[in-house]
Amino acid sequence: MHKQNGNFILVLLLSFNSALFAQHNIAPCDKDATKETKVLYNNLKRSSGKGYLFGHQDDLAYGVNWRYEKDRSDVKESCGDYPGLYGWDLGGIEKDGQETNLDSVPFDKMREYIKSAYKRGGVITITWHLNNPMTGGNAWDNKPGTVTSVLPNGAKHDLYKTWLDKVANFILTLRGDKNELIPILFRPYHELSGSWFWWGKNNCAPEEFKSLWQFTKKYLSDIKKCHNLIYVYNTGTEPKTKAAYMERYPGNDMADILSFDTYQGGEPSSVNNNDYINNAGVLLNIIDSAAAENNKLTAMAETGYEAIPYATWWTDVLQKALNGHHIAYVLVWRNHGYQEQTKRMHYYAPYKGQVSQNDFMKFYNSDKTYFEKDAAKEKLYRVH
Ligand code: BMA
Repeated sequence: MHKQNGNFILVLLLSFNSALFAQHNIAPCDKDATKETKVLYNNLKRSSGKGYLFGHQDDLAYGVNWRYEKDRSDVKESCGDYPGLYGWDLGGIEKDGQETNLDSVPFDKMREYIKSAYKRGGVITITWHLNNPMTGGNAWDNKPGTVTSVLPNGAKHDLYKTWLDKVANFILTLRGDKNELIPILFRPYHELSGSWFWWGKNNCAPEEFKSLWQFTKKYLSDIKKCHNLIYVYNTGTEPKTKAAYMERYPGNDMADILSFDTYQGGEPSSVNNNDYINNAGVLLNIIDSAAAENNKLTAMAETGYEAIPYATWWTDVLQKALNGHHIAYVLVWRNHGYQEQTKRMHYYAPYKGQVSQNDFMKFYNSDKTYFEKDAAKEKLYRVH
């Protein structure tokens, strides 16, 4: 009798558990993902049917005319709300004793920003512009052979593991009030179809790239127990077919979101906005189809038009490009302000008074965009 009761309870528990996740029938590739991570992934599947989170890189750290001022955000000052998604970069964390990332954001502050955004119901995504472990140069030091050197048996494999230890140490400090790990959309080895980073297309063979990814994912999940990561596979705009897009895909047990990065460039007087829309359209169609086949989600992981010189870029270009697709999120890059190195203004979200602010308000008010208040209403970390 006692045993039967136990069985009955077990069956009940099992059916409750499957009912929990059956609704949208999608599970992150990390089989041991935390409850919050599984729930977020399912909820992103649900929300992506209706609209997309709007994200901004380094949003809480600095803006065009300010640095490290509590609660400030150029996005908030432009539309009255924080972004629904926050992007951060761990580049530099691999170095011993390094306290700031490659764009001078202190890791201690980054952790606090991540915790505060999570508390308000926002979502977090992290990239890693890691240095070149073979040459000691930066991520753009694209010497072929670097990937080989970090794979098992490679000369830099042990060093690479110490770098992953540092990443894991940081990831494991990202916790909510109940000490639960904060789910992170983790996008390592991004823009893999270009060749400007050492892990890029011309610098390693497809199988080497896959091994790099597979080793990294397994080390972080199985050895370091970072069970709060949702893995984002990311190319540039180079692939023109699904086969080219998937050439370096590490497998369905290794990735959760299929994404690409695309930027608009050129002077506004000569630029044809349809080029951006058409090029993005090619990639959006590819990822829609690949995601449907592999039961994954999609995203436009980085985009923007530097210094947004076109006043209605948000609704005339970006929104038109995204129309009819079901991405989970779109993120625009960081608001650095004036960049000495390039002698240009370097920002991708408007700030108060910026020429595209009114149009950004329209974009904000659209049913399709989730900024933070909408993200909070969606209760992305709760079971529905
Ligand atoms: C680039 C620029 C650089 C920055 C890098 C990593 O696109 O914004 O200034 O260092 O991203 O964030």
